[in-house]
Amino acid sequence: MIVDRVEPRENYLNADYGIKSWLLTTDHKRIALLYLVSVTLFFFVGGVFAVLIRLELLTPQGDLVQAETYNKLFTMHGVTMIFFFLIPAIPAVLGNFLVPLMIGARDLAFPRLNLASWYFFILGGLIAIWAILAGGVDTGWTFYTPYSSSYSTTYVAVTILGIFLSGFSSIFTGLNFIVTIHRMRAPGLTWFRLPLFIWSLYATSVIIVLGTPVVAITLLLVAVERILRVGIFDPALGGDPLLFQHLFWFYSHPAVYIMVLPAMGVISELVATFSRKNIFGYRFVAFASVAIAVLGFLVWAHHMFVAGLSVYGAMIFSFLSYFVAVPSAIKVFNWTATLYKGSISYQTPMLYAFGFIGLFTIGGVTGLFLASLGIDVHVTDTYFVVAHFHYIMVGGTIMAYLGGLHYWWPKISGRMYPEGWAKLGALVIFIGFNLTFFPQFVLGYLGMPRRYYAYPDEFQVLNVMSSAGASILGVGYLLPMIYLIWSMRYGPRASSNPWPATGLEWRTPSPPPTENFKETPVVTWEPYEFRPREEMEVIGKLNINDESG
Ligand code: HEM
Ligand SMILES: [Cu+2]
Repeated sequence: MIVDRVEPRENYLNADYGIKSWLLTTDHKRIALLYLVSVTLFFFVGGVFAVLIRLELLTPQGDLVQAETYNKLFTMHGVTMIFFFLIPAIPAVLGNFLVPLMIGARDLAFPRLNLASWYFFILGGLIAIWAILAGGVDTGWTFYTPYSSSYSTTYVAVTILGIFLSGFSSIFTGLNFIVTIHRMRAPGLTWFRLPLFIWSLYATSVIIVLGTPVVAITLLLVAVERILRVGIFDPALGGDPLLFQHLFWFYSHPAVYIMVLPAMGVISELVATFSRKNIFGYRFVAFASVAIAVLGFLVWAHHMFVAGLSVYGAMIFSFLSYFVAVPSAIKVFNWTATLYKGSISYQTPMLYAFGFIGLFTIGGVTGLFLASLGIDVHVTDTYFVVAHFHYIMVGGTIMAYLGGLHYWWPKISGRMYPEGWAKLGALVIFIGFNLTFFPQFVLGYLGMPRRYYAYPDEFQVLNVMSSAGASILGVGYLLPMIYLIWSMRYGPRASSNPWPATGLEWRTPSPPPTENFKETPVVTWEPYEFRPREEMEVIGKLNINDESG
């Protein structure tokens, strides 16, 4: 076995010391870590609300909190999880860290804009948290009018300001990625040699840049109506509440793809590396990302089937919703075809990838149920919908985020995480997740409405299962937080390419130096060109957990 000796050397982590060097950094890798810390914090805040929700629903009577408090709990859970965790998690943490490394660039195109983006995010997040501490919001994360614009007495305008600012953060990051991917690819790195994660971030950035301004302005209008009493959405003032829903979902349906496309990109990387094969139908998978980005803008009104669409309107949106499922299905089929006859190794990131594929498929198929008018009318605003979107967002996006975090952890931290603990964590999360959310499909099918703080006795057993699952899930999420922090100090040192994978990010030391590459790499190979396993064994590159250093 060849052991690369790792001499103490300068890297992006030890290049400079002190809080100030972090808060004023323009290094994309350090900014990624700033995001990592901040989204973890928000995940924690959102998680606390989730625990309280599940505690309240442990019993049929509303005996833990009042109805008003409950409304605030699910609203604040949704707001923090969606706007301050799910949307930024993969693009801002993994994307920021990896885009320049994967395309062989020194940094993003606009490093200072990148830092500004983090400040907007933090400012928005702190304002939202301030709104929570001041008394909270109770409108639901969708802010439906006229309740949000005229009737709610809670901190709606402040929360909206927080979301508005974090929207700028998204837009800056999206612009930065688009320009960087166009302009800064290493020589030889043609579009069809790009890693699929880059393709997915590119498509995501397009959605962000086109969609985010719409929601930002919509929410701003709610604040304007609230504060100035100008009639926009409130019929009592001469406005139109359906207009709000159209504008809101015109962003927020595509926003589900802001959350899930990057996740799909991560999964493509994991599936390729851990089955040691090029992704089957690479170009189809790449174009599927772009197709999703475009088609995602055509289906928003499937959230409004019971809001008063014309029958023909509803039929068209139902049809289009089926249509947008096609590119997602293509990806799932192509990952499966990649696994076929692959040389699969069951490392932790791959376990998360398997989790993603299974859970996302359940989420996607139940999305098709919702897209068919007859079923949707029955299960709208029931726990079926809650189960559906948690399978997509938690079973999908968070699984991919954790899988990606483990996969790139050696690159980020320069250390290996403990494989045994990590496998245990992935298992606990998978079990806890399914126990939490699967019963909710049944509850919704039986007619339990969402957003109620009490329910008839016959729903209790399923709710207890769900609450029990949530506590297991909570433990599951704590495990990686603990052992990843532990590994930063005590983990074995990682070699530059511990998996061994093919991307450019693995051709620079772990952790990388501030400038990423000593000299600009020149790409002469096709994407995911793996050497046969036997060859790797001969040259000693296949010791996944080797303690080099
Ligand atoms: C790709 C990732 C997806 C995510 C993250 C996601 C997320 C969500 C969310 C958050 C809601 C709830 C909205 C609310 O609060 O009322 C929802 C509802 C819905 N989703 Fe998805 N979804 C995804 C995929 C899909 C797909 C592929 C389809 C159909 C092809 C679909 C169809 C629907 C429909 C029709 C509703 C409305 C249910 C109702 O009437 O209340 N979703 N989804
Ligand atoms: Cu939608």
